Amino acid sequence: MLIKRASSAVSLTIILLMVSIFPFAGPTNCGKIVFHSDRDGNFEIYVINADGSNQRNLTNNPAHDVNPAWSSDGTKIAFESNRDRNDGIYVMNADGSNVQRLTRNPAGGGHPAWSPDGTKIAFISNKDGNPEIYTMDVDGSNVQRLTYDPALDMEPAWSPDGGKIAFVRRIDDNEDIFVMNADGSGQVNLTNNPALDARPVWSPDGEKIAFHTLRDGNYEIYVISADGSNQKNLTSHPLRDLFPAWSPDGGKIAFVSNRDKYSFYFLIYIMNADGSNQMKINDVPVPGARPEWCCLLPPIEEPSPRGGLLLIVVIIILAALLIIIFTKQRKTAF
Ligand SMILES: [Ca+2]
Ligand SMILES: [Ca+2]
Ligand SMILES: [Ca+2]
Repeated sequence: MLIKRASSAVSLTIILLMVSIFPFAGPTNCGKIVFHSDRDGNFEIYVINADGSNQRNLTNNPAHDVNPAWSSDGTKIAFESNRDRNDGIYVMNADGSNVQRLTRNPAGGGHPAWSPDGTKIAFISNKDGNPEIYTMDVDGSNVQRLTYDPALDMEPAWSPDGGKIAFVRRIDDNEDIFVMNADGSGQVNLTNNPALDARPVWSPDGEKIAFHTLRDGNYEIYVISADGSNQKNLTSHPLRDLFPAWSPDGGKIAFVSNRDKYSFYFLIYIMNADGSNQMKINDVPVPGARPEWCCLLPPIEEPSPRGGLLLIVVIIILAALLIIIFTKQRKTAF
């Protein structure tokens, strides 16, 4: 009886110990990749594990569902759809449930990007005559205009500290990567290249931006420092390499390429962030894909003094229980 009671106490103590050591579990979708593709006849939002397993269609709607964006905690996905006739921004749970429309402007909206603190979504809209970048609260209220330029402003991407937004500006036939403060001020052209440069994505440490470019004659994934210096070709492959997406720990970059078989056979690849070790994740074609990797990692918690104290108490309880069991067994033996 005593031994039974002691072993239940030991189990409870071990559970307490586990809770004290791992108090902050990361978001359950961390490490998953969301993307759009028309592989099933119309554009849908899919989610897949980074090892290529467990691909799921989240939207299952005959409308055009594109440009998914993770919330930074990995619980929700914003996307663009024309399911209610004109393009709008929608948000759903990460399993595809509870779809809600956020924008109701007849001029439409697209390219949603979640702010790192989870309170705002940047997006584009034609409501003032040509594509400009706006932000709104996550319930669709409080729309603020950030750009005032006759060029086409697209593809906003929030820096991990929330202070800046990278975006694409199309002037005549050229697109460049720009960056601005999150209130729209201080707009700077980072790429300044006559070829197309698009789809900017920040490294999780905020020091670099990856994008795709046509400057070398076919699409390549490039990376630059956040101030526009140190432009580097990561893919260097004669076929098309598009749509980079940084892994949550910053160590890898996912992208889409048709290098495996033929021109319309696009697969998702993952490489190290320096461009080495480029490997496809599976053989399931994803035409039109534009991946985004979940998500910003939760901050690493410093071990607290309270946690250390709890650990000492747990060790004392365990030691006392072991002494009781040992003493009882010795008494039984004699
Ligand atoms: Ca669809
Ligand atoms: Ca350019
Ligand atoms: Ca290439």
